[in-house]
Amino acid sequence: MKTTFNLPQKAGRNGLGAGVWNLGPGNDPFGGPTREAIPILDRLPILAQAGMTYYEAHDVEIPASQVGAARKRAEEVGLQCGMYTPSFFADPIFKDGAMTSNDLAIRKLSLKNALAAIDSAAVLGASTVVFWNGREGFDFVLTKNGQEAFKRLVEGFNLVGQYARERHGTSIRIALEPKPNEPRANMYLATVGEVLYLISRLDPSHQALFGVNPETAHSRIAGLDYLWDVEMCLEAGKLFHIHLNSQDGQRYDQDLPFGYTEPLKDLALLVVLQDAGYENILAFDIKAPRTDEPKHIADIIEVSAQNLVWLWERALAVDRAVIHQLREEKRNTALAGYLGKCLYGR
Ligand code: 3MF
Ligand code: MG
Repeated sequence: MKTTFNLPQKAGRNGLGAGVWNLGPGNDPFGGPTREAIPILDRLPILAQAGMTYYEAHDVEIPASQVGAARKRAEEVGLQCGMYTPSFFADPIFKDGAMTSNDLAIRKLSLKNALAAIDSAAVLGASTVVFWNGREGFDFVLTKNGQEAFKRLVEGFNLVGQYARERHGTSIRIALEPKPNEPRANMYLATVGEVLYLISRLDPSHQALFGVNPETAHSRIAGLDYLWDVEMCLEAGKLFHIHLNSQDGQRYDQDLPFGYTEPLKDLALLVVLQDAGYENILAFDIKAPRTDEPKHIADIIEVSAQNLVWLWERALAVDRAVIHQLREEKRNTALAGYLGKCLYGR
């Protein structure tokens, strides 16, 4: 029997989400698939069975022509679309970027795809459209003019914002997802700070529609602290969505189960989200490992969700007065120790 994971006492939406791409066939840059690819719509019941409330998808996974069928299938299995996103990275046409491509025709195509994704999101009932920086960036210096590229991002997102507002009011919000590298050697919008700066440069009448989707692994790949990235978004009122996972050190993107590598920091993250009254969706961006058998493909979803719920409960039990007191007493190490005590349930 299916149990849906929920976060007790969470403000706003308290179910969890995951991407349909999380249940891939197990390919990596050095080897092909180890499992047969599951048709995208057949991944919806698997996500539901694994206890998810929301699913997320790219336009290449659920194209406009499939949106009606996806909506129906999701309803049948009790899932809602939490987030929809245009892929500016899978199609070879975007090999040197989309909005920042030097080729005007490709920039126009990316805008067209972006607007179509906004409309598809509305039909699917998703309130958030994410733009991951994907292939926006460069492998070789001087192949793009950085200042021009930044202006193209400003212009592109201004047009996306204008369209979203005219067509859908404030029902669709846009969250930009930073990543410092991979697939490009250097990516524009590498960090949360860069995304917030970009938003500050948008037409003021569109700015309210734009926020951030920080991802745990992306901050860690950049060598940055994820919690501070999230706190910066909260301070700016721009924490629109969250991608949770784990990352084993500062290297290639691993999309490991949430709660696996740095549970103490994850606990601290949840304390901050609880205290901020974060209302939006917590979603996983994880990758079923190529070593997992087809019948266990959803293990990574369930392990992440279980870790999250356990850590969330531990975070609820953290005595904020103790944190406050240890801060007052300037006992930073003791504060770390107190978090350990809470984590280990002692
Ligand atoms: C890559 C990512 C992406 C984005 C996705 C949503 C494929 O590191 O994190 O996942 O999350 O494209 O926009
Ligand atoms: Mg992500």
